[in-house]
Amino acid sequence: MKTNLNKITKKGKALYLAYDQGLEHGPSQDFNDKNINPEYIIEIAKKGKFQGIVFQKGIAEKYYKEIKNSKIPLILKLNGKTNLFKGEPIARQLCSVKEAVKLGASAIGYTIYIGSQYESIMMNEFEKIEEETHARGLPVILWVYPRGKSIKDDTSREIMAYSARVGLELGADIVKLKYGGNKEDLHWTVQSAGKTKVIIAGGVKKQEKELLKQVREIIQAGAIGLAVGRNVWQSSRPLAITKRIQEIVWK
Ligand code: FBP
Repeated sequence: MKTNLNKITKKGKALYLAYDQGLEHGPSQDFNDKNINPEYIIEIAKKGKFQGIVFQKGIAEKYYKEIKNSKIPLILKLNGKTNLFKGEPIARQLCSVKEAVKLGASAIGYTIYIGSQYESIMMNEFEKIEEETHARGLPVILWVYPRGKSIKDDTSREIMAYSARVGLELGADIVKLKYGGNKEDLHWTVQSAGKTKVIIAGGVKKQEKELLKQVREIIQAGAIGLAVGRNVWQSSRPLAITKRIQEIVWK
């Protein structure tokens, strides 16, 4: 059965605004006086006409009205973790699919740290989430991040392609990966994902020129777009940089 991605894509491409860094990194690492406020982020998503906005359950609940009024599709992240514990990574489920649907989610997000000692727990948890989400006709986006002491280089050709393939094998509609900066490697990665679509994470804030060069390579390699956070909402001109990214994605 094919999941309909129309609600969270435009002409087969997508640009999502990611804002789960408050949980993943803590506010002091990434936020300032402006972008600490989720309403500021919702405004960017709305004015920038993103294909989706990524939140954890708490923000989706507390800013329910603002998100609904923005009409930007909500992608609800069902698991997450802080960065305080430094051992082998694991992010457990923090919100049910049922609750996500109640909060208006148009898609579900989940992270698996492949290579971690605990990958099987996350894979198993994801299986149940994937089954329930698809039964409700919603798409699943899987963040596949290779992490833990078994992983030497998380953006090598082999590891990126492996991450993409994990997305396909586990039934994700879209797999979200980190880009290592080599277009050929990403092309192989996209091939490895088969019918699962590939999107790329923005990463730490870069110079505009460098970011746009990467966006160009990402699209040329066959990814359908990006889920960007810090490179947009840490920018002093978030809508201008959004427009530049969109011009490349929908060229
Ligand atoms: P950015 O564009 O800000 O990198 O956001 C993408 C993202 O995947 C977020 O969804 C997530 O919070 C963060 O990156 C994970 O960061 P880390 O690599 O430190 O785990």
